[in-house]
Amino acid sequence: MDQFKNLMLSLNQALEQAQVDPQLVSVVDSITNTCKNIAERLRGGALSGLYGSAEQENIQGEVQKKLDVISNDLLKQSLLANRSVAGIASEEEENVIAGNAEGRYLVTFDPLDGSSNIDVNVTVGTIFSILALPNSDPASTVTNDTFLQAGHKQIAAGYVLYGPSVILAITTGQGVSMYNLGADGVFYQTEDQIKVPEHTQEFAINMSNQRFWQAPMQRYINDVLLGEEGPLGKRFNMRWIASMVAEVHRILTRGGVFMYPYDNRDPSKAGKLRLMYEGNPMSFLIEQAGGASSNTQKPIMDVEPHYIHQRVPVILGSKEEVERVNTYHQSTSSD
Ligand code: AHM
Ligand code: MG
Repeated sequence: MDQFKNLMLSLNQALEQAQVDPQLVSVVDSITNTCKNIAERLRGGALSGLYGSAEQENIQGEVQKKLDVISNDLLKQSLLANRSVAGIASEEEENVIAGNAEGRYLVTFDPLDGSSNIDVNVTVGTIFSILALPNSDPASTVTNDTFLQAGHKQIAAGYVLYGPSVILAITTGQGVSMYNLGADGVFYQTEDQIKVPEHTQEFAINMSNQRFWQAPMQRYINDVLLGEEGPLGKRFNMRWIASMVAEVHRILTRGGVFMYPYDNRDPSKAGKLRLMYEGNPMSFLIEQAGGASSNTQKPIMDVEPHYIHQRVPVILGSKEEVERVNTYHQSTSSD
């Protein structure tokens, strides 16, 4: 095993080989080191006394779990202490926080996504997206607007999945690689240049929301459920973990299509998931792995953000299926 490990690249070695800017490497390092700490606390479970609600609501009116609060504080602390970080934005913070004057990078993150799964010991994850500080903005004037850049401007993105093993998936725009956290606390590369299969027979959607979807989505899922007897001519399997990191990880591993579409439960919200720290980083990973992502009208990374906590309908995964969902929406644009 030790011999095997010696053949594997550590995260830092791989980023160095790819000639990633050392300042960016240091930002990734701050994130992944903090994620090791989060993984440690999750492993302790109830023994760490961390289950249950922190009895605080975040700015979106959701009750925060204790570990959401702790993970947010840990990431905030380590990123703001990093001289390369010009500012941060978190799912758990109403406003962005300015970082260091000499910093050149902005980081958005969801500290613990899928947190409804913590108490039932199911996979959760940390999602991050790294943007460059626009030249015109000295770090001292970092505001919410500084962050409002479309997803195609991301410099790097990834997630750390806390499951049976701790896995990092990351892209710096040169494909997607995966790393496993070793017992020695080092992330070792296990996969490089990951490819999402173009075709799939597996979909992921929360079916309990079916009656709230728009007509094109209703029609698409009805056709999927008709299997080999319907217009799609193939039988589909379904998965729903309610943890986007686990869902995207499965799609990067074996393909599939993930959907959290617009629904009319709250017409003021464009969907459940957030563009800047869920939709964009996951779309960057999926597209870098040859898959596709869409809000049903255009690629998610082309959506212009107007608000740091903006929501977006998310369809992502195997190209053929994402394009099919788009087609259902285009051919019925009057719906
Ligand atoms: P969160 O950021 O509050 O954890 O919400 C995001 C999560 C995603 O991980 C997951 O895809 C989705 O919410 C599940 O939602 P639902 O419980 O409606 O199925
Ligand atoms: Mg989330």
